[in-house]
Amino acid sequence: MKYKNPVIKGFYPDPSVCKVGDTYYLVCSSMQYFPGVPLFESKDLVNWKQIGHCLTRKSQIKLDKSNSSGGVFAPTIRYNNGRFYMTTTNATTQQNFYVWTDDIYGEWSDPLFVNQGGIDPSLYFEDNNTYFMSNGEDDNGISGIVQCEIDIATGKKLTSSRTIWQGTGGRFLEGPHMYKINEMYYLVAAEGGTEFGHMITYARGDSPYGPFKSYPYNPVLTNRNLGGYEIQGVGHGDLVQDDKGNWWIIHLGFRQIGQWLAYHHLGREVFLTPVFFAEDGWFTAGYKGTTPQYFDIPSTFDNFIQYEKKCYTFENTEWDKEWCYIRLPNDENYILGENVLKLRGTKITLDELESPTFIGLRQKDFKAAISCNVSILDGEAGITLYMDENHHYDLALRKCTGGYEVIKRLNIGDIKSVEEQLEIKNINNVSLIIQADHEAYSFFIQLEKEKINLGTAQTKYLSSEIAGGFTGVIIGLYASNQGNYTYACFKDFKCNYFSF
Ligand code: 6LW
Repeated sequence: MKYKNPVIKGFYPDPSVCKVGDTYYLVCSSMQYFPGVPLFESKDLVNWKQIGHCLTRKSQIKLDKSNSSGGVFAPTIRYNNGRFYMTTTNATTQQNFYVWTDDIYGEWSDPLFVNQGGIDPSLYFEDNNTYFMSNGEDDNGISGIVQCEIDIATGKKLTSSRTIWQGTGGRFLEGPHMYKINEMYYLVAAEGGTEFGHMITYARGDSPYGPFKSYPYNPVLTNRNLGGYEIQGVGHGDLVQDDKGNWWIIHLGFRQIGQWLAYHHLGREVFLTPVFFAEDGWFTAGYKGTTPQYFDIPSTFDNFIQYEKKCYTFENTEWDKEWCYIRLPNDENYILGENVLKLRGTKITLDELESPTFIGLRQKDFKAAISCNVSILDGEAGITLYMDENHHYDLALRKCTGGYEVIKRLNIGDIKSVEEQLEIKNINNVSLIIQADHEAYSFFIQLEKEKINLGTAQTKYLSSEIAGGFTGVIIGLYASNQGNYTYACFKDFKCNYFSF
């Protein structure tokens, strides 16, 4: 089969995958955004459809005090005895927990907490035992991949936490997953940090407790030596086997812009790379240990078409699937209609570590045309390209003394400015338009008779390299209001991507 990476575009980091029957299920991190832990399904590992989230109730996840890039870190999804489990860390409260469901399309349980520290928890089931792995420090203060056994019904630890592998010496050993393949136990992890030095390493042993022997040619997968290549940062992955017995690794990576002083602003995305087992039981991955954009290999999934949704509107998306809020929203401020969105702004602006009135979609590709018709009575409402509270570009309508104005605001760290301020007379039919390209966003307003150009802003200031953090740009519709709490009205939202 021939397919193109990434297989899920936009900020969907730290993927984990499991297979039940003929269907693959995938989860990823969501940090400060709510609902938490996006959940996807696929029949071919390439075409993924979001079917919901694991953390949909505010009682399941405390995010109100979460810093940006805090909150929900790398999850793991597993299936055992008819039940799905998803385990993750709330990095802000520093708690590891899991939730479960017997219906993948339904609600998940309340959290069960596990008293083992570190991040990136994972589960491995065998017979009646449940092994719980994370990366951190064990009960003796030794750091590495830490393991204990738990009672899966309660989350209670049944053994002490013990370090079972310390990796190959790369910094930030993380994202451990255990598998039993041909009577051997494999421990796959990430090292190098989730930036340009990222990599996947592994070890194997005769028992789930170790000792584990490192693969002699680690890292088994990394793009760290492909200077200037668009796909970078590959790491943090989870193995899965298809029906023909082929192995794959679903992992994260990002697409960089620029060759020398490269950066990325779309966040970490989901990649698929084939894995090949040799007779001695060690495996290799990808093309000479790297992940290129295309793979063309014989597999279970020949004769399929890689489908990509190119246009996102209110009508063809579901509010509770692709859309997300910043932290825990006050539902009263949102009226989610079929083809109209109403947002009631509050005093909380996008610059704060709280929950501004905001609902957004991940930016999935470099080139896009985003537009929306917006009307207000007072306050401010518009579109934001949001990386975090200190890095966002806003195009909005605002009430001012004597009338209304359109503003383009660029927030870059300590520099916060309204670059353009244009008074308008008739606010009955105003569309805000943003054209996204690799290196710049261009801003326009469409009034009844004219389209006005409000200039550009560089994508790089919203990148992880400038803004920091583990997220990517989200295209948000937002409102804020210092006085009367009226609703702003959004219609005809469109985000069209130009790729392939
Ligand atoms: C996550 C860690 C990582 O917990 O990034 O790429 C962290 N790897 O495993 C945050 O997403």
